[in-house]
Amino acid sequence: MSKTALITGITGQDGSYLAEFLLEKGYEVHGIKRRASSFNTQRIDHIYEDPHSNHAQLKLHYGDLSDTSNLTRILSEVQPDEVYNLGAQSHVAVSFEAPEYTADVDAIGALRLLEAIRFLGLEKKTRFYQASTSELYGQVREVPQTETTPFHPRSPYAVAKMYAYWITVNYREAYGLYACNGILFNHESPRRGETFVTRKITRGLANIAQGLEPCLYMGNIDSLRDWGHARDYVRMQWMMLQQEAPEDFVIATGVQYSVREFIRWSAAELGLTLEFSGSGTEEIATVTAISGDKAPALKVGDVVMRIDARYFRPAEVETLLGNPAKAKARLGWVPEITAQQMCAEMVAEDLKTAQRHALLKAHGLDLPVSLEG
Ligand code: NDP
Ligand code: GDR
Repeated sequence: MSKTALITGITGQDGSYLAEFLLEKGYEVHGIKRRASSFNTQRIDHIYEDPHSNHAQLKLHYGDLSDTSNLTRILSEVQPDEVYNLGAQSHVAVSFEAPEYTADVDAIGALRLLEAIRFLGLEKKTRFYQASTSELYGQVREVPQTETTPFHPRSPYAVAKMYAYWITVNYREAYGLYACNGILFNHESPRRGETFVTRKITRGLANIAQGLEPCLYMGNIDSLRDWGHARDYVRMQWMMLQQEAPEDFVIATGVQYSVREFIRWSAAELGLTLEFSGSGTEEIATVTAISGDKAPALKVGDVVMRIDARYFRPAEVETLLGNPAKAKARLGWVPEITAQQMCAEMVAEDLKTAQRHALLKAHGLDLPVSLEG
């Protein structure tokens, strides 16, 4: 008998990789997608079969983490062996603009799922994974951060995720649920949302190289992050639910880089050497050398990055560095893709798209390129 999994956030970056991974393992996969005014399934279209076929192993349900009755009904219908709660308003900066919504979805959403499992009497059957985050550490108290490092969240997003973290622990302790937290550090991929910093950089620089955008406008480029690849990280989400007893794990690479370094790497993938000059909000990045033919729209001396104070956050998490020793020792998990390899993959994908747009533009078929940051 194949296992059944339910994924919230299946249309997001992690949800799409996890769905692929579980389908390959022979799971029947159910996902919750939100109703939107336009299609929002681009990341999973390639694995979605015709729902009229009897063999479809991927099934989608309309729903929302803010809707208790909807979640309870879906859980009751699906009776999943595993629930992966990946759905969230996941943008830290946006959480300062929409704190109450973020709390409802990211904090109470997790509670709604846990309560539904209990209400339906699925405690013995259903295992629960909560997408916890390195943002819990916020103002870091220890370097590197481990499963025992104290939390100090620095945004409405992180505070909401802190509730979700503890309610997951609480349902495990109070009701014996198989429920665990993956404390995941930043992970990226070509499917990363366009407004997170890595994708903003790879997509922005590829567009600039092809003459589709004038300049990249950035916030705090001194920020340090421990970046891994989403494909490596979803494997670990599944591994966590296959253990005999539920436990919480830090998932990270153990190496950190600055946003400025990520800009340098991305530029280098396009054959561009950059020089950073000025400081604070006056800092800029100028092209000092060009090799190859990936950036036909640029010449030496062009400014490709400026700072825009609008992207600074009311409270910043300056530095994050995880210690994945427990995951390695207990589960044999190690990340296989380095941050540099991931950056190269992201730039290559974004360059392909930018080149297609540039070609259309050259033939008078201009497609609008969103400049939203
Ligand atoms: P994404 O932002 O790419 O995906 C979020 C998903 O949640 C999307 O499918 C989105 O739907 C869905 N969603 C948003 N609001 C709701 C709602 N109200 N009801 C139901 N679904 C909703 O995030 P990632 O894939 O990057 O991250 C997955 C999870 O892991 C998130 O919970 C995130 O907070 C957490 N996390 C991520 C890390 C990372 O570095 N990527 C690190 C640590 C934790 P739609 O497509 O319609 O917007
Ligand atoms: P983060 O990711 O906040 O760590 O949350 P993000 O990529 O948004 O920011 C990383 C760092 O880069 C700095 N930064 C900018 N960020 C954005 N988005 N845009 C900019 O222009 C910019 N300039 C500098 C930020 O200030 C920050 O320091 C991500 C999300 O996936 C969360 O859901 C997840 O929980 C954490 O990672 C771990």
